[in-house]
Amino acid sequence: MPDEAMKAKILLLGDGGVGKTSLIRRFVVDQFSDDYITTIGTKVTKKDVIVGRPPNTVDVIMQIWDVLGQKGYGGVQETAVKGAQGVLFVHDLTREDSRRSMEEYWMPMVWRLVGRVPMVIVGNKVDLLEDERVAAHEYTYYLHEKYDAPAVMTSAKTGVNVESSFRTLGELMVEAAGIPIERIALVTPPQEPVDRLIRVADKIMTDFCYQLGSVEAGMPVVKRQFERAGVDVRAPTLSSLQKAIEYLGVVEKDFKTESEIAENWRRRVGWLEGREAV
Ligand code: G3D
Ligand code: MG
Repeated sequence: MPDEAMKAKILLLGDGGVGKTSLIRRFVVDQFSDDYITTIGTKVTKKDVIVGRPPNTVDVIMQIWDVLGQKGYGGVQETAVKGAQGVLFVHDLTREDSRRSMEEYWMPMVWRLVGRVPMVIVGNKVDLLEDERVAAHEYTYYLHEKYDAPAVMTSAKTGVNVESSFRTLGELMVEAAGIPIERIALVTPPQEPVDRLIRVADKIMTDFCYQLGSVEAGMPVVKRQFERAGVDVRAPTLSSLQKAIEYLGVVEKDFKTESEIAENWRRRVGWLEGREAV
């Protein structure tokens, strides 16, 4: 168990097509997909990273914001930037314009809105480089010196340096937060008493989304399966939630192992039957 935990809002910023969504997917679910899905607005994914060495470790609960990179969405982008505690500035190593834009558009935007928060400069798609690899490496080093920030070459496709980029950012944020002096309480404040089965339903929904990697991806599935199971979210019954748990387990066959599914099922039934606190 880590000694400390901190929540951190981190952002991936850079032009459209540089690989932000792919980097997040690689980091969070360790997958790469070739189909280009344009990010609509913003998308938030959660992932815990343990940084530091025992016995001084910190659990950094990253809220990773994928922000659409298309120009003209300044409103969405600026809203997303507010409150950012760390940024991965991403450019495509095969597209000089994306590097310029990172330096001339994205970096100034962040500095204007939230100041000089911890940052890592990411040159993505290193797998596509051949002869230019050495020059790209030198340029990456130059960016590191220029901005006094870690600069790395990554590939969401092969996975190289992806995890370490996020981890490095996590370490910088922990340092910036002044931990261990600063402790961030993770306990939720006392709440109004809520019907136990509502709390269970809520717990199952968030658990499923968490397991899937995101609320945006998970919620539509939850909604469909809860409807099929006949769960009335205002007054869920034991039997309808039982069904919902079964249905969600079936859906998970597409992306979880047998043992993970069994483990999820046990945990959720435990909440439902009151054997585990919700
Ligand atoms: P974005 O979220 O920054 O807009 P995406 O970028 O993650 O959607 O990626 C844009 C395109 O670049 C996608 O390809 C994606 O597969 C590809 N890509 C992302 N990272 C890498 C990488 O490291 N190496 C290679 N070779 N390709 C990458 P398409 O072809 O679908 O446009
Ligand atoms: Mg995207």
